[in-house]
Amino acid sequence: MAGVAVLPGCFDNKPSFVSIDVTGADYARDFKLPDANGRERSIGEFAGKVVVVFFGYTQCPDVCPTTMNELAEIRKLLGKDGERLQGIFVTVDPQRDTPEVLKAYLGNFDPSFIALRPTSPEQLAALAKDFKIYYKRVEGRTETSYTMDHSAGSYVYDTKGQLRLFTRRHPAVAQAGLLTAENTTPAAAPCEASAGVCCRLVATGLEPPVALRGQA
Ligand SMILES: [Cu+2]
Repeated sequence: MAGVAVLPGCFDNKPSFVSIDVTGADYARDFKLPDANGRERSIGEFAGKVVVVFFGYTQCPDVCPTTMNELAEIRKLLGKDGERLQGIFVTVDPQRDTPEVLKAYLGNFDPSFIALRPTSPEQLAALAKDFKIYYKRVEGRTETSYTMDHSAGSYVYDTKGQLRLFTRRHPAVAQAGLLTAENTTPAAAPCEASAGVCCRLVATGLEPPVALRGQA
């Protein structure tokens, strides 16, 4: 199944993903979860968009804010194409991450991002199993100061709602940019803005991303 692509140099003509190609995997295919407004969402409704699904919690000190920040950044860098990028944050800490908390949190990064919140420990457990996501509560000094260990990866779905990539931490998001830029000419990619991101965005103008060609 999966092959791990290598990061190309900035002037390398061959774009590739710094991700695991999970096309055709029999897990993480879909979800049915309420958003912060209580509306049930699933992958099918995002047709035409590249969807990045990240699992985390709002009190996370590092990985979560870094990832959300970068995803927001990518969306900006993509300009008009950014509208085709949908960020989704699934909380693994529904106890503290109430709908209000989630709304405020994502609003800080990009108001277009959607938060999903499992409504019971059972729903969270089932979801984690289906998405092969790890999470574990680590007790703190007080009842509410616990932290959550969790997988730091994102699933990326193509514009037809098919699962395509699993990416870890920061490259995660750049990959989404690459998918979104499919069939566009990012000639004016804002290279000066962010080195790593820029490489991949620029690369997409040269030929279709590797993982989008389909593998026999
Ligand atoms: Cu986190």
